[in-house]
Amino acid sequence: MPDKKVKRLVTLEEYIIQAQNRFPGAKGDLSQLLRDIGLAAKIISREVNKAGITNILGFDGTTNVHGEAVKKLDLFADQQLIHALERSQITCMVISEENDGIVRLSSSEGKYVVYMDPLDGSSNIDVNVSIGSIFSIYMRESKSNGKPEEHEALQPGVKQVAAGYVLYGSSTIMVYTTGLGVSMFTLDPSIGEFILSEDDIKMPDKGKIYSINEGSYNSWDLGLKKYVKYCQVEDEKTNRPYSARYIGSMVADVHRTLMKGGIFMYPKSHKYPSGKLRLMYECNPLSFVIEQAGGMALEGEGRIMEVPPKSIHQRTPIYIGSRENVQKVRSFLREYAGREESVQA
Ligand code: AFP
Repeated sequence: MPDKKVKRLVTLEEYIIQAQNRFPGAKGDLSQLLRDIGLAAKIISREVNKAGITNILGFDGTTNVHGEAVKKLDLFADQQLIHALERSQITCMVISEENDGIVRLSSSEGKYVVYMDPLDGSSNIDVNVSIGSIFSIYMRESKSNGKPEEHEALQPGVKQVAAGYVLYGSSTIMVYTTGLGVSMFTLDPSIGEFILSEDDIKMPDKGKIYSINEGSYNSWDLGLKKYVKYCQVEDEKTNRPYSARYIGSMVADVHRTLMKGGIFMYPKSHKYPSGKLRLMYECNPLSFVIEQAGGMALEGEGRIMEVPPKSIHQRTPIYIGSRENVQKVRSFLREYAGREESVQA
């Protein structure tokens, strides 16, 4: 007889299989895909943790499709995830921050399309700050099973069948949703397994943390300037001033927002007129997770996940987090839309 006092650990594998068994007709392909990502994540986590020792840190000398310097670990993570997805032959194409065009995998009949940012926040690697891998999974829409084409990958975020991230921080965690709530797993390095640490995560409806790169203040819209000032005003009744926190890895900033509540914002600016963050492999997957946890994600006025994608590397502004905080920033953006700050004499 098992000892009832001993807490039973549920591994990621076990959890995925149990979830799949709730759908008798399921063939297990999505489960396999999630397990593949989990395996690649363990390998990336190991490499991230020993990065300093093996001299894998630092630039590899090339730039990615956005002209940003590529670090060696970005390439490593990209390759590991692509290998893992290739292995199970159920994904026909991968779109990654590190590759200009689509990457066709050998199974052109594979029914899934996977977007990923293999190592988000990689400019933080050298200073030992949390980074992460983000993924977003779609079904291939086209009936044809010929060579997959880029236009088939241009689906809005509401069509995601699963999405999530792996955060390499003080511990390595994997958070994902298949549209039935959000689950979180923590990697136990002693047994090499992701263990369920929280199921059906619900985030606070409001929070007292705001997160934005305030260095770009001068190029924000007036409504956003007013909202950030609102966050800083002292008001006991509404728990203000809020605290400012900004890591500079979206995946880590959004994870904190999921767990503690508040808001993360990356608006358009003079430097990034369409916003900096990528719709398909940063904003959509994190929006899916946040919405599933009861939060909200907007591109300003509308829902991020309803933005019709025009290109695979498209950028978008984003306001994501607790429902009340996101609604508040939207009310400021609406109130001051099209207005300029008056210059004081
Ligand atoms: P890197 O992957 O180049 O470090 O960029 C990270 C990122 O795409 C996102 O994770 C951050 O939230 C954002 O950029 C930070 O951008 P700023 O440095 O402009 O604040």
